[in-house]
Amino acid sequence: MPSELEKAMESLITVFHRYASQDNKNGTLSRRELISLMEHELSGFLKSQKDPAAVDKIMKDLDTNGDGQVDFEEFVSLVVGLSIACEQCYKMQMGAAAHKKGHK
Ligand SMILES: [Ca+2]
Ligand SMILES: [Ca+2]
Repeated sequence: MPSELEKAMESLITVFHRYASQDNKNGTLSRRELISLMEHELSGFLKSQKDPAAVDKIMKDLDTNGDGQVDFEEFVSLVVGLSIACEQCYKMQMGAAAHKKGHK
């Protein structure tokens, strides 16, 4: 049985390839594929990313080698960045909850 973390890593790979194989370049995400992935898989985290300028910025930030495509390594940096942001929210929520409890 794979562990929770192993399953998460497997999902990351599966999701990346599901979207990356929508055009003839199977190993990388084009801008369109990235948008599709964000719309379907990150809609909870990236609510405000309907704005094309924001998408361009994300794409540019991710595409560190400048080939106009997002490869797996570049995609992982998006996931890591979001996870860090998310963990900070999580800590704040936990902190707020603890705070509330303490004052009851
Ligand atoms: Ca592709
Ligand atoms: Ca690239």
